[in-house]
Amino acid sequence: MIINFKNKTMRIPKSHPRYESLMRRHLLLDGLKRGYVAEAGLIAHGRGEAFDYLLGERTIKEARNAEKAAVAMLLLSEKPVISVNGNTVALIPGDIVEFARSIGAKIEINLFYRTLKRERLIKEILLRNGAEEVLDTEKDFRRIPGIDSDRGRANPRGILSADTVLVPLEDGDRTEALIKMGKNVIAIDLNPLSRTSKYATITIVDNVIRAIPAMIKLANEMKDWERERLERITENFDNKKNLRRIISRMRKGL
Ligand code: PTJ
Repeated sequence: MIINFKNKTMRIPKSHPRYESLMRRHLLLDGLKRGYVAEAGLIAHGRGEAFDYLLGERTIKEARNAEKAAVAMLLLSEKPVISVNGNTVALIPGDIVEFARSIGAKIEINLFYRTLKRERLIKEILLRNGAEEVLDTEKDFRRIPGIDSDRGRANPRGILSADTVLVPLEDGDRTEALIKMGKNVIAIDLNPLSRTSKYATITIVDNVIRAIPAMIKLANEMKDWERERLERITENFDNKKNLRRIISRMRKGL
C-alpha cells in the first residue's frame, strides 16, 4: 500500500505483520483528509483496537451468538434501520449497503460531530457503493427525546419510525434514549463495558469489519427460516449473560 505522509510517498509492505491493521488506520486517515471522518473518530478507533487485541482480533463464540440473534431480530423486524457514522463508512461502505439489502433495512446517517458537508459526503459514498436510498437529516428531521446533541436528529421515515436500530460504534446516550422509545437496539461495540453495550438489547462485541460480513452470510442462510425459529433464537439470547462471559474471557486472556 502506498500512502502519503507529510507530503512524502511511503510504502507499507504487504509482509508487515500488522499490514491489515495499518491499512484500516489509513482508511480512517483518508476519510479524515476527505472531510467525512471526525477527528475524534481516530481516537475511537484506537480504543476499539485495544479491545480487539484483548479478544485476539477474532470473532469469539459469544459474538457469533450475538450476531445470529441480531440477524434473527432484524429479519423479524418490520422497519429495521442501520445507523451509520463516519468511521463505519470509512471502514466498510460496501458491506453496509449489502447487509441493508439482505435484511431489507433502511440506511440512515447519524453523526455526533455533524456538519452538512460530512453528511453529504457520507451519502455520496454510500450511493456510489450501490445504496438505493440513504436517509439523512438535512431537511426532514425531528429530535429523539432526551438527546440534546446533533446525534438526536433523526429522520421520521427512518430511525424515528424504526422498530429495530442497528448502531455500530456508538456512544451510550442515544442507545438509552432509543430503548426508552420502545425500540430494539443492536450495538456493535468492541468495548463490552461501554454504556452502549450495557443498554443495548443485543450487543455484538466484535470489530465492525468482521461483524457485518459475518451477518451478511447469516442473513443469506436465515432469510427463509420460519418466524418461530427466528423468535426462538432471540428469546433464548441473554445479553447480560453474554456480556459477563465476554468480560470473564478478557480477564482470563490477560
Ligand atoms: O462520525 P461521528 O461524528 O458520529 O463520530 C463517531 C465517533 C466514533 C467519534 C463517536 O461515535 C464516538 O465518540 O464514539 P465513542 O464514544 O468513542 O464510542 C465508540 C466505541 O466504538 C468505543 O467503545 C470503541 O471501543 C468502539 N469501536 C471503535 N472501533 C470499532 C469499535 N467497535 C467495533 N468495531 C470497530 N472497528
